[in-house]
Amino acid sequence: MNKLIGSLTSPFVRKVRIVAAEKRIEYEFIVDVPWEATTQVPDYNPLGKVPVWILNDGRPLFDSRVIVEHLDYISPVHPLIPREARPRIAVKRWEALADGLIDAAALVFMERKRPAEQQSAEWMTRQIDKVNRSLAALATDLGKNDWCAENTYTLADIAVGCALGYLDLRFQGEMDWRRGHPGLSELFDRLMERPGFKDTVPIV
Ligand SMILES: N[C@@H](CCC(=O)N[C@@H](CS)C(=O)NCC(=O)O)C(=O)O
Repeated sequence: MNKLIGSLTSPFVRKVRIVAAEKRIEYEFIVDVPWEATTQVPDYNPLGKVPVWILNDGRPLFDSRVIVEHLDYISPVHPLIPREARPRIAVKRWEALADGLIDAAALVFMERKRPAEQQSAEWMTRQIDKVNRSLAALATDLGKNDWCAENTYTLADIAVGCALGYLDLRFQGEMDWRRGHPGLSELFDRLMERPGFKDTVPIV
């Protein structure tokens, strides 16, 4: 059986779990936190990052964008990435922005874990600016639409939902993205009605 290696808090792992749920693809979930000394992740991904998807023949796939592309391709159930070039690129662009938002937010979270005297306020401000600009761009692009791309639920919505969920996980009460972006707030509420999202709420 396919295996997914990942943690219960990673938004990138969550993206893969939601896509697999939507596509009705079964897998064994192996919980592994890449920051722990006992992690096996570098044996499968030289970058030492999760998610890693292990194919039936043992070959590992990474990163999340490659994995979700693979999952969407192998199961005809509920297509999440359009096949045609233009809408496909549009969906991948949404994903790139959502993933980039997570990268910037994660850098802030990591920086705050360092001893206070080693933290760089300038570096953190730079990353927070990226998060805020990305939120504004996502909100503008969403406008009054129900879904991010193609007027239907796609990988774009899943990626954005995982990014917003990550902000709630790590910056609750601090980054109030809902107040400034009601459209994103409504999108997130709509996404949280789906089993794939409900079943993957991050566990700390
Ligand atoms: N671009 C990668 C990012 C994956 C990533 O940053 N994963 C984090 C967890 S959220 C990780 O494993 N970090 C461990 C490390 O950087 O050593 C993807 O989409 O899979």
